[in-house]
Amino acid sequence: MAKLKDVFANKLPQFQNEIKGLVTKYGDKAISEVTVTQAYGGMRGVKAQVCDTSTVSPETGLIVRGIPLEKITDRCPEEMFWLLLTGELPDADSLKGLQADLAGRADVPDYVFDVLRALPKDTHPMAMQSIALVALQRGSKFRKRYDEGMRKQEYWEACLEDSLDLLAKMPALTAGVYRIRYEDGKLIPRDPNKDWSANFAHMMGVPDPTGRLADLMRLYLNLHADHESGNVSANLCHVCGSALSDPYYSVAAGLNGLAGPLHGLANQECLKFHLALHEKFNGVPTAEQLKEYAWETLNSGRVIPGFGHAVLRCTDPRYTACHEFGLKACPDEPLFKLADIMLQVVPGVLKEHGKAKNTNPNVDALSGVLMYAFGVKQPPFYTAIFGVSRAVGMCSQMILNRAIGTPITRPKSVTTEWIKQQVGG
Ligand code: CMX
Repeated sequence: MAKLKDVFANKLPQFQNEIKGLVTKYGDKAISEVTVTQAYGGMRGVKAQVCDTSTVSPETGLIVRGIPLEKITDRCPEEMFWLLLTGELPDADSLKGLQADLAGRADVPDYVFDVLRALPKDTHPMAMQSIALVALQRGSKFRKRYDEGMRKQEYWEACLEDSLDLLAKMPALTAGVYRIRYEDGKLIPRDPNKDWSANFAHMMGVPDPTGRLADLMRLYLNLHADHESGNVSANLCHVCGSALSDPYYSVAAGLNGLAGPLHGLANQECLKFHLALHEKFNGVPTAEQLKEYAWETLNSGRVIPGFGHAVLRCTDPRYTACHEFGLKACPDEPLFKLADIMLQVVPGVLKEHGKAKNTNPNVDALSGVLMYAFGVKQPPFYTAIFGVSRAVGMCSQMILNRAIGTPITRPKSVTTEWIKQQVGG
């Protein structure tokens, strides 16, 4: 049985040497240029940072360590973590070893739940998740070893230790958010016979007689783990970690970005959109009714959630994976049917509207629909589920960055005056 830490340590010289060689030989070679539009436009398309865990191809979607996502949708998030970090999938025994390691670290101290219980009842689940994570920061091994004078070459080991602790605790921590925010506040203990994803579903306490919620959770947590490093959550985590803030602070920074309605919160917005439609038309609307509703939405200056993407120019393969799951698991659910009508109508409306560069659906168009179908009926909680998953990618990227010695992020900003001079305006 291989251990994740050993496999990573063995690969590390190869990762480090490759990068060192490239920088030594081609350090001065330009790989991107920045236009005025890009400088004012969220740096869209500027190639200015490296992420080796995954890449998002505009034409085909997410590719994880060279493997297109659609080839690994049946894997579990623990395998995804291993793949992101090392570039290879674990064998069955090694996976079991990692799962046992995580299980041994999974308990969340009681004081964290006391903190959550002290918050006003209307606190958003994303705020609760972030607060809980920061409350755990006092246990950071990275921070402790840094204060003791840890050598730079050891940063990644301490970062891996914190990451394993943090990821192990994320399901109990986030299920605690659910129990305190939406249920009676009584926590449900872990089941030692369940994996990371099934335990999360189990500790939330949503009835799951068919086991389908656990399956959906495994798929969801696998699909959302990583999406290269330029997206808001991964980028925030990356920048925060580059200051050597430990994984608790850094992942919390990423979660705070995930809470934005144009990023992770879109799944909440999307489900709300579906529910509002369903209520307005007293069931699934016709294509014609939906078209009218979509135009009303656009004309009132709002976006249609679940469609478009900053990078993708194709249907998000995460959407496709959710669609396949839904077809098998809940084809007759009204909201699933509604999502299918959205797919028929919205791309055409967005095309006619003429603004969105990508009129195809993204993962958020369906992920909430499926959660709703399997009993998770609180849209504001969906982004917290996304957060459990995205922590996997953020931690992998952070460990790699500490291992290859990525320095503190500090791009140069310029003033509008400088730009005017530069363009001769
Ligand atoms: N509905 C209405 N308008 C949309 C739109 C949509 N679904 N998608 C894009 N547009 C608009 C943009 O708001 C922008 O308008 P302005 O020029 O007035 O600002 C214009 O089309 C061009 O946008 P773009 O370059 O195609 O897309 P951006 O990179 O600016 O934005 C995103 C990407 C995801 C924020 C945008 O498509 C959107 O708001 N979609 C709906 C929200 C959503 O589904 N978010 C989930 C993203 C999934 C993820 O983060 O992984």
